[in-house]
Amino acid sequence: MTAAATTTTTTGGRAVADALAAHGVEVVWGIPGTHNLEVYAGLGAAGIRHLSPRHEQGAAFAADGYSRVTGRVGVCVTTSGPAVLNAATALGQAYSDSIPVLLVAAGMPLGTPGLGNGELHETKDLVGALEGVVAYAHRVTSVAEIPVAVAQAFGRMATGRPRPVVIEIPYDLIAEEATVPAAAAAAPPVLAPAPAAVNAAAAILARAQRPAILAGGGASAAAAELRLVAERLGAPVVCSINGKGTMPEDHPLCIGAGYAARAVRELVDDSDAVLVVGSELGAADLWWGPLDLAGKAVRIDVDPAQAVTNAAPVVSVIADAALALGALLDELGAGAGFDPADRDAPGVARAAQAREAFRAQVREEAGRWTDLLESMTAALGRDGIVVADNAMVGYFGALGNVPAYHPRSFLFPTGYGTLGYAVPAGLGAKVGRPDARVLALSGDGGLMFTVGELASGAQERIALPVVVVDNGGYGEIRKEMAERGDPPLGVDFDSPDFAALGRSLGCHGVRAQSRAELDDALERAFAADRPTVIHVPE
Ligand SMILES: Cc1ncc(C[n+]2csc(CCOP(=O)(O)OP(=O)(O)O)c2C)c(N)n1
Ligand SMILES: [Mg+2]
Repeated sequence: MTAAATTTTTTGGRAVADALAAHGVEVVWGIPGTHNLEVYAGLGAAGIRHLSPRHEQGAAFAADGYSRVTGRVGVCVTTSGPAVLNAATALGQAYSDSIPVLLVAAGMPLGTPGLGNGELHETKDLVGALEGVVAYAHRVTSVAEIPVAVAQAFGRMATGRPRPVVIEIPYDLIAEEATVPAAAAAAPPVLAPAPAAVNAAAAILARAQRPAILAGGGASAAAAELRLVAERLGAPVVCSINGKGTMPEDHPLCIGAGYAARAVRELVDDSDAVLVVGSELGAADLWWGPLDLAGKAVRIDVDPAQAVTNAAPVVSVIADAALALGALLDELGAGAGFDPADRDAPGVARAAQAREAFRAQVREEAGRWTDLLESMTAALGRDGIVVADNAMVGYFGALGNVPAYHPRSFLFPTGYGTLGYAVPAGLGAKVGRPDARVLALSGDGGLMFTVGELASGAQERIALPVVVVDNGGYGEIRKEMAERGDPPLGVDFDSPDFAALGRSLGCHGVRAQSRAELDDALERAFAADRPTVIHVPE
């Protein structure tokens, strides 16, 4: 028997590519530069697929979209300085929504790390700048450190609250040859719940007469356990924006997604115990102020800091959501069993009442997009994926009115609220789930932030309908100015011919307004061999 080699002699650039491959990375998004050429040589040699965005923000958004639909780490690769700062906004979005994205960047050389050397892309303190945005940013100081730095990054992103990481490799190390430990991936530890905490949580929930559940993005790997706990308790379930679909929206106990609706507040007020699973209960989700959960919140969260934020829990279970819900189910014991057809099953009538109020509100808010949202619902079917931008048609429209039946099927730049998310994240999502119908939904303002990524999608022949709802400017901000009684300033502009713009970038492009035109445009777009820009005047 021959022992596996424990060291190998290679360059920094190749060491990083080998370490990514050892962690199962199959695809990266990036833009090469003078400083990271040897990383590119390594990616090619390691057989890692490389996709070419047109801006580094697009690279990190694509990695984010890929990560959200697959549950895997999304990886992007940039050169130093401005390239990293271009990616930083998208990394901030990933941080805010707890998405594991790894950026591997080139940095200033070890040999001349100081200030004012006049190096190409020199930045005063790049790691310091990124340290304020991501989980951590680390600058390696030897080639031999690279495999462990990559392993640490994957360990960090797989354990606890997943958040983006940056590894900076000084560009002299990228080219330098050294003996390095062979890259290896270790199985990440999963945080198991403490039995005493589970017992305490189960006792409160078992006593509750009118329980409810709020499920965030942190529950998305625990859909089956979530449903079983809801059925066992007879608890209506509301999902957060990032949790949308974790409870299938045709389940008799599901209310829908989005905490901002009045019906959610009323449900919480009417409940005597609320189980909050993997949810921040953040202001960006609630919009109209915090929920009153005093004395009734039982929280399951992988992050102990998050478990006490925005609502003090009576009991918290700090653990992986699937393990915690599974343990809770064991502790609660078998109930009477849940029959989805039984309208008298516990919680079903309460849920029906809350759902009716919820749907009436979200339908009214989305009135002007009814044709579009119905057309999207029909075309997406049960397994489609919506990647929405921070546009009104996203949060007032698709969120409440296009049903989701699976977790990881509604992508939205929730906390950070970054415009320009939909197209690059949609492309990344389609790369992660080529089998699924993926649709990008944007406003006219947001589209222009990352419009260059349409060219990238066309080059890669990615079938992505890009629906652009055009209200001639920054509609949300125009509305907020009007609500203050201010005259509009900086919110109105002439739209380009979006269909022609799409065509000039190598996509298909059409204009669609009626239901029939929308249905036809979407069917063609899903069957196409490239993105299709569908310009929808409002
Ligand atoms: C990067 C970034 N800059 C500015 C904003 C502030 N902002 C929030 S909504 C909005 C208008 C978006 O316009 P559009 O994409 O056309 O969507 P609409 O509001 O018209 O539906 C702006 C400018 C933001 N969210 N993100
Ligand atoms: Mg607009």
